[in-house]
Amino acid sequence: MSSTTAPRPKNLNRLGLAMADYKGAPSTLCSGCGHDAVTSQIIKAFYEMGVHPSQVAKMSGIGCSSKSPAYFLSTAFGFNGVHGRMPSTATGAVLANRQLLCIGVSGDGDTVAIGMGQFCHLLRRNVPMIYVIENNGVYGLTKGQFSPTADLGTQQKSGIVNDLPAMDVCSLGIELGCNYVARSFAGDPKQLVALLKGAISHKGTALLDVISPCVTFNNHDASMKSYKWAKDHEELLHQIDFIPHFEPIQSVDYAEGQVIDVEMRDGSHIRLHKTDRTFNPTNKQEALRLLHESRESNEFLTGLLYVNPQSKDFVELLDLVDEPLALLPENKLRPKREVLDEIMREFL
Ligand SMILES: Cc1ncc(C[n+]2csc(CCOP(=O)(O)OP(=O)(O)O)c2C)c(N)n1
Ligand code: SF4
Ligand SMILES: [Mg+2]
Repeated sequence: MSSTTAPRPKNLNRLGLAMADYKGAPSTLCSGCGHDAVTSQIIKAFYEMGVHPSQVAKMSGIGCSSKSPAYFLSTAFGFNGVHGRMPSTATGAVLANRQLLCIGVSGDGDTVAIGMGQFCHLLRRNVPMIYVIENNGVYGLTKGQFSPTADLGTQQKSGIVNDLPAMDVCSLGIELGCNYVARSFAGDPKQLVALLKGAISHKGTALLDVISPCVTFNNHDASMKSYKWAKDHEELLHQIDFIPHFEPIQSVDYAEGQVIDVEMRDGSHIRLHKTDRTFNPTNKQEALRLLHESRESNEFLTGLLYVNPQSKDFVELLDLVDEPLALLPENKLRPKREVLDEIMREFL
C-alpha cells in the first residue's frame, strides 16, 4: 500500500507553525527605528528555519535594542538582565540547559561600553549563542550620546563632533576567537535573514554586527550610522544564500571560482556568490586585513567576514553531559550517603 504525504499548507513551516507564532508584543520603539527591522528578520529566520519558540532562550541587557526580545517569539524563555551583563546570564542559561537555542540582542553601548569585559569573555569561551549587536553608534535610550562605535568625525544633531576613533566589534570578535562573524544592515533584509539562518546553524558564538539606525538621535546628514549613509556606502562582500539541512541543495552549476560553499556542522550550507572582491571568509588573517583596510578607507562592508564551522563550543570544551543540567534528577546530582561519609572520614 503506498502512503502519500499531504502537502504542507503554504503559510506553515516544517513544524506546522505560522509566522504569527514567532511574533511578540507590539513594539514600543520609535516608528522607523532600525531595531524593529532587525526584529522582523529574526522572526522570519526562526520561522523559516522551523525552530520551535519553546526551545529558544532570548537574552538582553538594557537599551532600546535590549527591549527587542519582547517583540519576537513571545512563547520563548527570556531574561532581560542588567546593563552590559547579558553575556553572564546567557552563559548561565546555556550551561543550565544546553538544548536551548540562545539568542542575545544587545546594543553598541550595552556591548562595548559598560559590557566590554563580559563580551570579551563570552567570545573567548565560545558560548553557543547568537549575539546580535543592534549598532546605532549612540546610547539611544538615554538620548543619543556617542557610544564607542561612533565613527571618528561623525556629528550629533547639536553639532558636537566625535573626536575618538570607533571600536570595530567585528575585528575584536575575530581576535577574541569568535568563529562566526558577520556585519549587516537593518535596511538589507535579504542579507540579514541569510546571516541569521547561518548563525542559527552555527555551533558556538555567532556574532552579528547590524548597523541599525536610531531615527530619533542619529539619522541626520552628518551621521555615519544613518539609513542614508549606510545605503550610500554599503559594499556587499558577496551575495548570500542559505540552504538549511532539511532542504535539498540546488544542483545549479556555477562557474569555477564564482561560489564559496561553507558546510555547517548540522549539514546546512552557506553559499557565497562572489562580487568584484576576491575574499575567502574561512581565512582569519584575510578577514582582519580586509576589516583594517575598510576602516582606513571609510568603507561599510557587509557580509560573512569570518567562519570556522569546525570549532568546539563551550559546552563541548567543558564536556558537559548531554542531558540538560537543569533537568538532572537528584539521584544523579547528589553523591550517595556512603560516598559522602567516606569523604568525611578522609578529613579525620
Ligand atoms: C548600570 C547602568 N548604567 C547606565 C545606565 C543608563 N543606560 C541605559 S541604556 C544605556 C545605553 C544604551 O545604549 P545601547 O546599548 O547602544 O542601546 P540603544 O538604546 O542605542 O539601542 C545607558 C547608558 C543603566 N541603565 N544602568
Ligand atoms: S531612541 Fe533611537 S534607538 Fe531608541 S527606539 Fe527611538 S529610534 Fe530606536
Ligand atoms: Mg546604541
